[in-house]
Amino acid sequence: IPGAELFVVEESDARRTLPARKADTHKGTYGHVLVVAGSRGKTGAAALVAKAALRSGAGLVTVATRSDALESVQSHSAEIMGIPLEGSGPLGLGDLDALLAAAEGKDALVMGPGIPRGPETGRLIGELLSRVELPAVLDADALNAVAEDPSVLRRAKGPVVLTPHPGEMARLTGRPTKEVQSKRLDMVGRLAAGLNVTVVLKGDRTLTAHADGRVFINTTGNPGMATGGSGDVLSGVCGALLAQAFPLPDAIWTAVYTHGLAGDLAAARRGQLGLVAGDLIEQGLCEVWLRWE
Ligand code: NPW
Ligand code: AMP
Ligand code: MG
Repeated sequence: IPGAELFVVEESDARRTLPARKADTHKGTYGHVLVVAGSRGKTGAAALVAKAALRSGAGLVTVATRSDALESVQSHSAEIMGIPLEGSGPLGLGDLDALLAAAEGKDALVMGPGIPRGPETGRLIGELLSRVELPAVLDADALNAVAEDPSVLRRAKGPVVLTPHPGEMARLTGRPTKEVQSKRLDMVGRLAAGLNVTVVLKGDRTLTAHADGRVFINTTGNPGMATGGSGDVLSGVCGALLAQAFPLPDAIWTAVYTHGLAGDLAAARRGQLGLVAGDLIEQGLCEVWLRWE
């Protein structure tokens, strides 16, 4: 792509993004993440996002989810706060007011993992982002929801980050997964520039493309991370770093590097076959933060 600039992310780069905490600070200093995720049968997705954000330094984390899923999400971790979204079925325009209220006083939004998706979900996301100024990470079913008309993202007031795996990238671009994988650099750069967003194309050598043409190539991670929920953990780390006001795109390529290193450190303890997404949080992330203190 003309004007594209490539960077290979190294550990010293990621570490530099995250200065030590100052003594005279409190939980309000470190931001409040709103997580819109989960549904009955997929409460784990919301819990993984929230726990990853909590283990990545966010001051507070609140999950907004359908009432029938909230208790189960919160049962995973005492630190998670919750807002019930009344009603049932897929998220749609009827949930807009509740989500606008939930977004008040928050510093970052993560939306998508395990949400109930229907015909209005994409428009809901477009409306929400056009009215709140928060930095927003869209993952999983939020990506599938906007795939029908990704141009809704152009109305967003705050910066938007998309974190597709190759299957989700295929839905977003209308191209086959095989083509996405054979032209990763080209596809990620074009989508970021075309929508004026930051795009993280996940997988071996995850690429983070910023709308200005910079693309950051990740060097951490391993195939042990090909396990359900790994991506949900990444969106939580991204949300936490954005809530802590680390600038874009640094917050995002740093989150990607950290998540991959967490996977490498956890795999060294568990083995690649033994690795599950929760290990990335409880073992991996904590080991990375300790190593960088
Ligand atoms: P194929 O088979 O290659 O053509 P989906 P999901 C492709 C939630 N979760 N390289 C691949 O296509 C998520 O957050 C909940 C190439 C594959 O068949 C979502 O909201 C959990 N292709 C929802 O569930 C834990 C790749 O995409 C297809 C690829 C569904 O998410 C699990 C699968 O993707 C999960 O996180 C790659 N690297 N990666 C919970 N505990 O509650 C994927 N593909 O259809 O988008 O389904 O990713 O499982
Ligand atoms: P998801 O498919 O949304 O659960 O995301 C999977 C996460 O695991 C992404 O962050 C991927 O980059 C990571 N991952 C999966 N497979 C690999 C691999 N073979 N090498 C490195 N990272 C991987
Ligand atoms: Mg995923």
